[in-house]
Amino acid sequence: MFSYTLPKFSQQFLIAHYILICSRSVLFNGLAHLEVRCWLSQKRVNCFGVLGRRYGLAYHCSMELQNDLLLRVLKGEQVPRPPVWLMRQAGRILPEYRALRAEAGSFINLVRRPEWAAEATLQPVEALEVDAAIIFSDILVVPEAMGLPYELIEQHGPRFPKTIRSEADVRALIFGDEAAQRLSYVYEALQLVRQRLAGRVPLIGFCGAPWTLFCYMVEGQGSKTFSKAKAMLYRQPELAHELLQRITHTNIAYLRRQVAAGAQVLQLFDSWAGALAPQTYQEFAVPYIAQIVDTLRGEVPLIVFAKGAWFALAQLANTRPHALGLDWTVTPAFARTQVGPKIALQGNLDPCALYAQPEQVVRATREMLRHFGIRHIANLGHGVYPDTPLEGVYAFIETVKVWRYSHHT
Ligand code: 1CP
Repeated sequence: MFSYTLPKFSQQFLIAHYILICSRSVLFNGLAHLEVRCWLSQKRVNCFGVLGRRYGLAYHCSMELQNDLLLRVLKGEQVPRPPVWLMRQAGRILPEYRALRAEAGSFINLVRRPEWAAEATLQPVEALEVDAAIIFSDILVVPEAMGLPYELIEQHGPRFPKTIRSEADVRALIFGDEAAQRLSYVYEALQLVRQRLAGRVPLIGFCGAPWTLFCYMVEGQGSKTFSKAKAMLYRQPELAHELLQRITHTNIAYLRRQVAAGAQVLQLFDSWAGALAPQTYQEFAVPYIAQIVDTLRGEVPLIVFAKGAWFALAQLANTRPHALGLDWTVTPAFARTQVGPKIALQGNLDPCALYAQPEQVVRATREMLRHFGIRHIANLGHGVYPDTPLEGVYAFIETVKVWRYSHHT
């Protein structure tokens, strides 16, 4: 497999072919159009070296998605059952992930090498047979690309040796497309995964929402109170807005490049949304999420998951994402009253429910499915915990996969 910049003749050939595929796709399949457009905008195609580099150019044609449940729910279409995937599905719950991580030597090595990141992404698709893949990476690669490298300390979590304290620190950050360009390993991993998925399931790209990335950049690590990050909001609101805006510009450039590399859905993780009061969230988080959703919603469907932000569901719905993720503290009925009938809801079984016996997991999952009804993407209320028994994970996924709306109306 190799990447090759096209000679002029082949570019013309491709453009002619593009027009052909486009006209077909207008009629039959919007996805083909999107894919070919992405190739052309990159001025590169991924070629299979079947006929030799010089003479043969068999290009990777747009693959029909075999399982498009997730995309259909995000478009508001009716489906026979909800799609299911798990936040943090790639990771320590899988023995094959633990083996790959040992081979890589560290989590950061694993993330930075596209070959390994692609393998970690595909592992849960193969082992758990979920309805979507999510690119194996981390939200912390964005602060790193902006100039704040992170490390991952065993049993402790991420840590940033350098943090943001002053106006000079904010001004020294790299941002926008210049920062996004530094994440080429993520884009290469996305391209590899799309080739290897060969249309089996859609591929989700992601980033941390601006407020959550701001927390790590100011605190330097996770926190119970986020008091340093919140102190900046109250003491230096203008500086806080400047930093949030720089993160937002970077996120937009980063997500655009993820889409060009093959991401078919995007999710924003606002993991520390619940640390803010409603009016503070409205001022410092929602406008930046709105900018991201506004800029990208015409390209691919977006899911916004703001953990702990039950109080902001209506505000988040106004940013017009295709779906909102819910944690386990919210009832589906409450969420529906806040967001209206059109936006899909994703979630929200308590990840700890998977520690129970499989029969109990089946019961809890069915109850969740009943309460959500249609326009639902089955998931947990947060990432799956690393010590979750695999029987619980299988019971959850299997229960969703055999569920049929037609049997439960
Ligand atoms: O092997 C290991 O021990 C590393 C554990 C690990 C993994 C598997 C980390 C460190 N990150 C990841 C991958 C990851 N992170 C994915 C992969 C794709 C998938 O879902 O399968 C995703 C989407 C993330 C996103 C992420 N990273 C979030 C948002 C989601 C959430 O959990 O709220 C956050 C907050 C992070 C930061 C982070 N990275 C790693 C850890 C342990 C954490 C959380 C630390 C903290 O609580 O502050």
